[in-house]
Amino acid sequence: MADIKLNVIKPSVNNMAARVFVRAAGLTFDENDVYGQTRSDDFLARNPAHLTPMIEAKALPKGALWESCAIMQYLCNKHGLEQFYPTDPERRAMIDSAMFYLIGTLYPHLARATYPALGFPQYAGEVGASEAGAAEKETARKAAADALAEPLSVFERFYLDGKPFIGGDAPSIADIRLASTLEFLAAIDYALPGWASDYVKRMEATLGDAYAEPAADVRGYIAYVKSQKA
Ligand SMILES: N[C@@H](CCC(=O)N[C@@H](CS)C(=O)NCC(=O)O)C(=O)O
Repeated sequence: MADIKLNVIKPSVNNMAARVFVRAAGLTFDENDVYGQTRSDDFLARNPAHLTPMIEAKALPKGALWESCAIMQYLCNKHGLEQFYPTDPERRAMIDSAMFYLIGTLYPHLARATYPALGFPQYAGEVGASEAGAAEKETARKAAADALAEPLSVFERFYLDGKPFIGGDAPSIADIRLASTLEFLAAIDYALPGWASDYVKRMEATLGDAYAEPAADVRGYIAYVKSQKA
C-alpha cells in the first residue's frame, strides 16, 4: 500500500489540481474515488469538512489533510520538491500569493459563474442558492462571469508577466492550480483570452499524461453535462 491515499471526486478541478500534482511529481499514491460518499459517517469521521481532494497519511497529526493547495504544499515540503515549490522565500511568496488569490478571489467568481451549468450546488447565502427566480439567478451568474476578466488579467499581467509559467521556466504548484481551474470555463463556453488557452496547452504539453489524464475526467464531465442540455 502506498504512503499516500488520495481521496478524489473526478469531475472537480479542485481535485484535478491534486491529481495532476501527484502524477507530475512522480509520487507513489493510491487514488480513491469517493464520489457520493463525502457525507457518509465514515468519511465525516475522518474529514468533518467533507471536502475533496483529501489525502490520508500516517505522518499527519490528524491522519487527513484537505484543501488542494495545502496538500500540494505539504507534499512538496515532505518530499523536497523544489521545482514545484521553491524554498527561496521571495519565489515561494509569489507562488503562495497566486494560490491564495486564486482560492480567495478567482475561484468564488468562477464557481458562481460555472456551477449552475455543471449542476454543482452553490454556496449558502448566494443568489444561486436562494429562492430567487431564474432571471435573477442568471443575472447574478452573469455578473460573476463578467467579474472573471479582472483576476484573469492579473494572472496574465502580474503573476505570469511574460514568463511561460508562474513558476518561471517550469510549472509550479500555482500553475497546476491555475490551469486546472481554467478547465471549468469550458462549461460556460467562456471566451478564454488567447494567453490563457496557450497557457493551458503549454501546461498539458509540459506535464504530458500527468495533466492529460485528470483533465480528461473533467473534460468528459463537462461534455456529459453539455450533452444532457443539447
Ligand atoms: N478550496 C477547496 C475546495 C474543495 C471542494 O470544494 N471540494 C468539493 C468538490 S469541488 C467537494 O469535495 N465537495 C463534496 C462535499 O462537500 O460533500 C480545495 O481547493 O480543495
